[in-house]
Amino acid sequence: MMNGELQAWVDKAAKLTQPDRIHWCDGSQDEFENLINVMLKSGDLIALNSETHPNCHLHRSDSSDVARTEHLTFICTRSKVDAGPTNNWMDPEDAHRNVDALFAGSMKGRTMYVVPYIMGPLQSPYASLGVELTDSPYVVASMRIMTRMGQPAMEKIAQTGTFVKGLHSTGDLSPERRFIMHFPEERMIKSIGSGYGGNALLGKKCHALRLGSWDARREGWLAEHMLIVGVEVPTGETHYIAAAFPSACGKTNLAMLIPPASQKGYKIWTVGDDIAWMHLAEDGRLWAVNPEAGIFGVAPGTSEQTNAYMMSAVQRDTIFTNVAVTPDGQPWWEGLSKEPPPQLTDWQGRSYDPGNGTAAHPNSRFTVTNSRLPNISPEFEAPNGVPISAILFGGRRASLAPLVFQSLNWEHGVFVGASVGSETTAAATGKVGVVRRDPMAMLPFCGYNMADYWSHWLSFGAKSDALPKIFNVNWFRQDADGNFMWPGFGENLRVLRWILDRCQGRGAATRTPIGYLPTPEAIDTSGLGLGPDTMTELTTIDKEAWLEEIEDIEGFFTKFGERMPKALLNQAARVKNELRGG
Ligand code: OXD
Ligand code: MN
Repeated sequence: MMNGELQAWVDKAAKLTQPDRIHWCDGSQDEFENLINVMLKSGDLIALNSETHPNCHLHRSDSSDVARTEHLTFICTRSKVDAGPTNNWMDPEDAHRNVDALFAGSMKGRTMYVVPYIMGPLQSPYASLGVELTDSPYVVASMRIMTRMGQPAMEKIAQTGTFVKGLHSTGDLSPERRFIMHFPEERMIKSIGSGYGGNALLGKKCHALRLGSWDARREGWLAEHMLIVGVEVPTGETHYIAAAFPSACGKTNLAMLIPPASQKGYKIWTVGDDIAWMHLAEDGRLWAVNPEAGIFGVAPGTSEQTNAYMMSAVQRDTIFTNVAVTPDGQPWWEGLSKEPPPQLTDWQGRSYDPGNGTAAHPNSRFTVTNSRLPNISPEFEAPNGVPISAILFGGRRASLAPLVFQSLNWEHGVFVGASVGSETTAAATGKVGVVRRDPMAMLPFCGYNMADYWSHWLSFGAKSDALPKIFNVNWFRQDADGNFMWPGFGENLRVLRWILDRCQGRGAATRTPIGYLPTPEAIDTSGLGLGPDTMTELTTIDKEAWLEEIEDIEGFFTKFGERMPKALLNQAARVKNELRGG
């Protein structure tokens, strides 16, 4: 049975883009292998060492197409105010006209692949269907890893009729002719001029977050830029945590944390590393599913020491993008080993010369199915997901933000999320290391006016008494000499333990204007060898600096004008007042 709407749309897109061939993807292993062979022949992929890395391939992208391009990403709603002040906006008619001009004939000489996919577990009532039309075999192969792609999706689309339409072409890869356009009112995406994951794998940021957040508001749920982990405690229960950090701030590492030997009886189960869809269930709790089926992770910094589960996963069946390669065909990136191995080839295919910059691109990536993780959660495919006990917000802050604090209540928790600031990273083009406000780590991904998004978050407060507790964490505090004050990685489990204690009404804390801070002894630091004042410093606040921070947040809030929820302005005023001793 064919979905008539799908057929009509494919015909229309083919008329516009004029591909030589149309290939309807079934998602089979044969099809995947054929695609890999096509790319090996065309040079789009390079086979890696089949002994050390069976079935692994390297893709080198165009050197100007290595990250998300936020300035070329648009939300095209009929009314500009619905996109809000933090999104680029274009009138939908103008947007269609502008991109269609670029799509005209863009697939000449190429194959158009019709890629049906499901976001969410196969049997989940929360799953969402999509079809991406693309002329990039790299995108098709990546979508097969990142989503449930192929025949089952096609069958569901034929049955239900509704699906997100995504049209993608690499065009000529020129940033001058690149746009990532979202039409939430039409449930449509048009992306041209980039093959980079966040711009081109339309199921991920475009569908699951930008259109997902739009759908979530209308339907009463939350689509968030969050990892999901289960923390198994020594008594055997597993508690689930969702955490939102900006891109390249360690979501993947936290999702795969390996407890150090000192933390006996704990185990971390990964449900997701980037996106959570959360629904309020009858028990009053928020239940989260991971809409993705794979990981598109940042390679630099990943090693046996920082993320051994990830290292195990990427040992086979993985597509690497823009990493360096050793003479015997093994992938390499900064942080994998202390010293670069001899005779490396860099991410652009040149003999590695430090004078040209890093060997691997700072935003080089691996793409691998979640099922390759040794600690994949047994609940990964659970149709209703997992119940969330705690939500963590956080960012990269060298100063100011303490190691951890708990919000005073839901409304204050929404304020904490809305006030996240973080130093920028290589995941998006632009300057790295400057603090920008990135509410709920959703600044680049919220598909509508963020003020309305916060109102939506606030609306949950009245709906349930069993919502997750909200916390803020900062693994990135530095001392005066620029050294990290907290060891991070596996040791972060010690902070998660305090968080779970707090969720159960335990865990020592002091109430401050910004929230509940752990007492310096509340977090187990035995064996860490921290200096005598480190924990005190990590768990106290500098009132003057916080006053400045709140003023900066208020300045950010004024951008939203009338739509700004009063509750958040009141929270800012309360915190300031209390900081001043009122
Ligand atoms: C990602 C990102 O790739 O946030 O997940 O940029
Ligand atoms: Mn992300």
